[in-house]
Formats: sequence, structure tokens, C-alpha cells
Amino acid sequence: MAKTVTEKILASHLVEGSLEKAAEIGIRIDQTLTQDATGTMAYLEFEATGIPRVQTELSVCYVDHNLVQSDFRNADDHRFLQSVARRYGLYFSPPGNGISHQVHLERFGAPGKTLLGSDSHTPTGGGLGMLAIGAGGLDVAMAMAGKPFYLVMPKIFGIRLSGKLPDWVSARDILLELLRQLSVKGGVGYIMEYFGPGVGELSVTDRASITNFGAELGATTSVFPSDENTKKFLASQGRSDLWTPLAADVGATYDEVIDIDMSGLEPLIACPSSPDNVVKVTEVAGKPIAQVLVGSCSNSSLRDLMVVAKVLEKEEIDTDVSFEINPGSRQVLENMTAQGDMLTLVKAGARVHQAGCLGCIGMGQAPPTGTISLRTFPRNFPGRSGTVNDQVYLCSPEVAVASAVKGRITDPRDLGDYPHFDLPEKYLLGDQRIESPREAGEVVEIVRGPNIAPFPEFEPLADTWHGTILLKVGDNITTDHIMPAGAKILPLRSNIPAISEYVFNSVDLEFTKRARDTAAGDLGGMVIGGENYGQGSSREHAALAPRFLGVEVKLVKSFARIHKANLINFGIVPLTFENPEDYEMLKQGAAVEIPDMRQKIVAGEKTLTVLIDKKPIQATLEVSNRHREILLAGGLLNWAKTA
Ligand code: MIC
Ligand code: SF4
Repeated sequence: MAKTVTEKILASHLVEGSLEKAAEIGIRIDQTLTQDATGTMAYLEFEATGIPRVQTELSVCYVDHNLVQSDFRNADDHRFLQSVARRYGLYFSPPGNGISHQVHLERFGAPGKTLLGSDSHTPTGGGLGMLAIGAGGLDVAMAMAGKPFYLVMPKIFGIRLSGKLPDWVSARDILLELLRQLSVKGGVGYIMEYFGPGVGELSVTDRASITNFGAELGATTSVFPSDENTKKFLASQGRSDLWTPLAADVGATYDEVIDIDMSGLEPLIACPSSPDNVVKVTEVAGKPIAQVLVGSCSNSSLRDLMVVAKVLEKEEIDTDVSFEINPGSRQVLENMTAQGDMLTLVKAGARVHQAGCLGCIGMGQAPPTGTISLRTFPRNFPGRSGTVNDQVYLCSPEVAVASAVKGRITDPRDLGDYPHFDLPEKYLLGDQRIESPREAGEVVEIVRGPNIAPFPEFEPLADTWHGTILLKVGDNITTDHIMPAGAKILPLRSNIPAISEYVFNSVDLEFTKRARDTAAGDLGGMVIGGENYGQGSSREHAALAPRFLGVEVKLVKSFARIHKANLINFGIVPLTFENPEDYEMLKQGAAVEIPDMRQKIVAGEKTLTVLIDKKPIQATLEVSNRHREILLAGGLLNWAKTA
């Protein structure tokens, strides 16, 4: 039977189940990546498995998020991660070396491989023709321990690309167009697979921008074929030997298909405060701006920074704009410097930072009050920038630089001729700081600072569950709402008791106290939510910290994939409304009982009766048998000890 690229990679990695829609499958993971903000917890979890060395073909430990060292905590975590990498046989990419996804694309990714990363933008690797999936830290720890990664067999969404991008329109506009059409939940349950004559018009870094930003569709991942452009990219990185061709067979079928004629696209922009709030740049042109940031794992490749530099060879930055560059990797910095483009940026007045995530996760670079900030980042969720009531717009590097020059949102086509340029045939590799895995058997002591708290223990599931509705929230709640990030909270990622103080802080400052009081009264906590609950980041802290506060059940209209998996991993029961209208009548503070919950989960029942102030409603538990066992045990680590 004719197969898609997705089906080919899944078939060659399948270790459990069969490739039938909606069935749970287990796949072999060839490579893993972690970043520091999720990695500290992932390695504590890996340690708990007792496995002496990673079992993958290749695993990389990156430090890219928590770069601001305002006290000992982030610095301690960096040292912990370096020692963990040395002890367990991983590559280590230190602070300043770049964003995990960009560095992985340049130095490690390979067509046809599977990659599991503890970050939701891991699909960046799909630009190279690999199946790259984001997951919670515990799932990545299990993959490092050599266990399969389990997922529900997704449907495949084919995106047929045709035509050629016009001048001043770039890869980001393709995904903004898809977000405009499909919304932040349009990709839930799908892998997005790109095909068609337009694919050959896109370089690997353009493709990676698309598969990266595709995380915002809620998709499991996104993937491109591996072709001559892939070969060229790998050759430019000195890694030609890893190239293999990979394409969908003639006659392969997709569950859905969308056609995008790239020739018909124009510059687009996502308005505050959701990546799918997309309009044409011309519709918001003229609004004054205070800050422009070019960077993030979406758009900080050499091409993205070069286009900015080429524009600035002839133009100056408006004096009212703070124009900042966050290079994706040391490699990008090195090549920009060698080519002389860095000089252009510096002379033009750009604030050039070290390679890393920085303002994308609120690690500095907060915009001024009441002003517009334009960013080439993937997310503009409310308050993520660090400024309350922020107005963050997401756009391409072309729109960003044109706007920085004019001091207001600007259609880059107004700048006139497009500055065409070529990418190098051979990049300077910029990987001198990446540490290779140590030999097996070498004794390495793990350096643990006082910031690293032991992993909390959780009880198995109760027979009949008694609790209270602690909070009711609406649609599209992000993990940034549940477990905020930013320079103040991120250093607590390796300390669950400390970080749990901030759960739901941006929604309700009283949440933590209410949860603690409820738990002290021997009652469990329940959270009620709308559609696409838990979209965005893969941070398992958004499950782990609420669980630490006593949240044991969530009842929502629908879940985002990674968050649902994280809830199960930490023993929180993920229920959905059988009748979504029931959502309306639920109120914070109501008493909840789920009679014989344990028994019903053991019996494999899909429908549970939930008594809200003694009134019954029906809830659905859509999970595999393996998940049921994990929930009964009180989480994956408890389960793994008994399995
Ligand atoms: C993000 O972009 O939201 C993050 C920060 O990279 C997260 C991971 C995290 O919260 O540590 C993600 O995308 O998964
Ligand atoms: Fe880092 Fe931003 Fe990418 Fe997340 S989205 S990995 S914070 S650059």
C-alpha cells in the first residue's frame, strides 16, 4: 500500500500495536533532547529508573532557557545538567550555545529518525524529514531508559504546497496562514505532512520554521520529505553521510488535505494574544511599536538573521524602537560574524544577545507598559513576555525589520526591492562547546545544588473520590496560565514545593491557598476547563505542581495532547464532559464525589458518574489500558516500580 512519510517512519519504528487510526502505538525513539527548564526534572526522573546509561542512539542535554543568573539557582542547575550528561552518556550543549531545536537541526537531526524532546517545539526536526515529537520530561526519561514512546495513532493532515513565495513573504507566513484557517486547535490529533511541488522551493531552515511553528496548531508533529535540499543542508553541515531520501509514495492518502499556493500569500501577523489571531500586515500597519525581537526556535536561523542584516545595510532603526537579536545558535553567530553581517547589525544599533530562548519565555526582554512588541517567536500568550497586559504580535523577520526601521507596523513590501542573497555552501560549524558523551564506566559525580529538591511522592488512586471544584476556567487555557514561566519562576523548575506556590497565578492569586486548605481537609481538588485545555508548552510542571497541591481530577471539554499525557503521568484523572452543556452549571466551590472511581477504572469503564453537589453528570475517561494502570498506581513512576 502506498505510504505517507509519517507512515513510513512510524512503521519502521513500531514496537507495539498496529498503525490503525486512534489505536495506541508504541514506537522506538532513536534520539532525545532535553532543555534545562524541563531537563532538571527529566533527569531526576531518569535517575529514579536506575538505568546506568542512556539507551538511545543519541541523547542531547541542552541549556538554553534559564540563562539569567540573578542568583545561584539557574547556575547550579546548569552544573547539575552538565554532570548528569557526563554521568549518563549524553552530549551536552552548554549555556550560550543555542536553542535546543536550532542546534539539534544543525548538528544532530537526520532524516527518517525519531526524536523525542521535552519541549513542545521539538517538531522543528521535521524540517529534516524526521519524526520529532514533544513530550513531558517523564516520557523523555522513559525513552532515554530505552522504553517505547506511546501515542494514539494520529490522523495525517496533508498540506499540498504549490507556487513560490513572493519577495518579502517567508516560511512563517505559510504557518500563519494555516493558523488563520485552522486555529490553535485545528491540528489536534493530527500529524501535518507537507508535500507537493512547492516543497522544493523551501530550504531546510524554512521547513524547520514551519514544523516548529506547527506546534501552535496543536498537532502531534509536522514533517517534510527528505530531498535534494535536505542533502544540501546536511552537506553544508558536514553531515552528508546521514542523508537518505524519503518521500510519500505515489497514491499515498491523507485524512485531510489543504492546498496552499505560496505565490498567493502576503505578509501576515498574529495579533495579541493568541498565535491564531492572524490578519494581513496591511490591516494593522501604522500602529507605533516600542520593541522588535528577532529570535526564538521559530525564526533565528542564519537565513532569518541575514535577511535582517541585508535590510539594515541600507536602512536605520527608528530611535523609538528597541531592536534586539537573539541568535538561534553559536553557529549562526559565528557565520554572521565571519560574513560581516554582525557588523551591520551592531552598527545599525541592534542589541545583540547570546544565543538562547531569552525573552521568548520571559527570561528578560519584557516590553514597556502599554506598548506594542513585535516578535518572530511562536507564542504570544497573555503575559508570557513578563509585562502585564502585554501587546505582543508575531511576525516574520521581514515584517520585524521593516517595522523596526519605520517605528510602526510595516508591510515589508514598502521597503522596495528584496535583498536577495545566498546561504553558504559550507557553514562554520560553531559546535566547539558541545561535549561528546563520556566513555561508559567513567565515574562522574553528580553536582547537586541546594535548588534541587527531591521528587515528590504520590498516593495511589482513591476508591471513591471526594473533592471540591477549586477553579473553573474557559477555552484554550495554556500551560503558561497553569504554571507560569518568566525570570522569577523558571529558576524553581527543579523544586516542586517552591514552584507550586505559583500555580494558576495569572488566573487567580488565591488558587494555591484554596488548594492547600482543601487538601488539609482531606479532600481532593478538581479543575474545570473548556476546549483545548493545556495547549502550548510541554512543561510537566503544569501537571506535577497542581498534583503536589492536591489536584487529582480535571474535567474539561477537550485536552491538548501533551498536557493530557502529563496529567496521566502524574496520576491526575483526565475527564471530559459527555455533554459539554454541563460545563455551564458547574461552579467553583461545589462538592464533588466520584463513586467507586478506582473500581470503574479497573473495570475499564469509559463513562464515570460525577456527583456535583449530589447532582449526577456523566464524564468520559478516554485512555488506554496502560494509562488506567498508571492512574491507579498514582502516576508513571509508581507504576514503573511495580510493572
Ligand atoms: C515554551 O516555549 O513554552 C517552552 C518554554 O519552551 C516550553 C517548555 C518549558 O516550559 O520549559 C515548551 O515549549 O514546551
Ligand atoms: Fe525557547 Fe521560545 Fe522555542 Fe520555547 S518557543 S524553546 S522558549 S525559543
